[in-house]
Amino acid sequence: DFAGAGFSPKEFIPTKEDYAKIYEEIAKRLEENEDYDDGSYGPVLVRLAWHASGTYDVETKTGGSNGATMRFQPESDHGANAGLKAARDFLEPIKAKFPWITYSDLWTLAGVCAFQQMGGPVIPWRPGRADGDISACTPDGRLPDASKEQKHLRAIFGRMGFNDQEIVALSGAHALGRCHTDRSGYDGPWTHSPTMVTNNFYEILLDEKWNWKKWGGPAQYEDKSKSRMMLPTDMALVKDREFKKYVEKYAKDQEAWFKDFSDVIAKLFELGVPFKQEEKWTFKVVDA
Ligand code: HIF
Repeated sequence: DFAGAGFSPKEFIPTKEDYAKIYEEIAKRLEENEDYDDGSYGPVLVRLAWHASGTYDVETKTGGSNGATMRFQPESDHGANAGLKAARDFLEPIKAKFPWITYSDLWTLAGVCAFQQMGGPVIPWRPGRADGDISACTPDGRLPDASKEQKHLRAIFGRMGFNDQEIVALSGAHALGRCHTDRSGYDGPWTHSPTMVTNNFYEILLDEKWNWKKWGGPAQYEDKSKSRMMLPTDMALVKDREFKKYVEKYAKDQEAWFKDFSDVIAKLFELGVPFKQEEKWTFKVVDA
């Protein structure tokens, strides 16, 4: 059953319109499932796409979104990936309805869709990822450790091929979602609007007073109202002078951040993918 395409799997060459149908289906499923977490699967879908991509190693050219190896143990059990089963399971009915899309294309397309549907900038995307087997699983430890600071951020994101400006531009995605004690051990959302894409992460990082949270859990920061949090890696962005320049820029100028974020997340989702197609596509936001 090839999604009403009317072709056998071998002859079926999907077009932009076929992928647009999947985008629309993900958007619809997002709207139908507003009882999850803070009201949206959007943030956890963004996290899935990023964790699938962020294993890339520029030197050995291993890891990255090509392969979707997080389907397999041990990668699915890596500490950094705790809780992402919710996102993978959310996408299973879409994969069943459109079996011709690879998991690796689906996960990144879902990240793009979630981000755009939550009010973010348009993110160019193209297909071409193939699903790998278990032998392509990456070793544990390639994703960032939230308890660390700037040296670690530069090492981890440098390994993927990102510079200081790109690290800071990516970081604004923590305007979305929250930490869960049963996943990472950390607790709480970064912003008061965890299902809306805004540059609020940068604004509050600079404007609020952040103190260590007094609790039995891992070391994290909280604001005065104790309703928002920051990880040690988030605070590193204002402790470090080079990083802070960009935090200030993006706090002042949401448009500038939208543009730079769109560029850098598109780059992240494409790391290590041997594309045949040069053209990048953009998909329209689906109205609620
Ligand atoms: Fe996250 N991130 N991230 N992250 N992240 C968490 C949740 C989300 C880091 C740690 C954590 C990025 C970078 C880093 C999202 C998106 C992005 C959690 C909480 C932790 C601990 C998980 C849980 O308990 O459920 C670290 C150390 C990073 C390096 C700076 C990216 C830039 C900000 C690359 C990025 O896009 C999203 C979205 C979530 C929310 C998930 C949710 O379920 O709500």
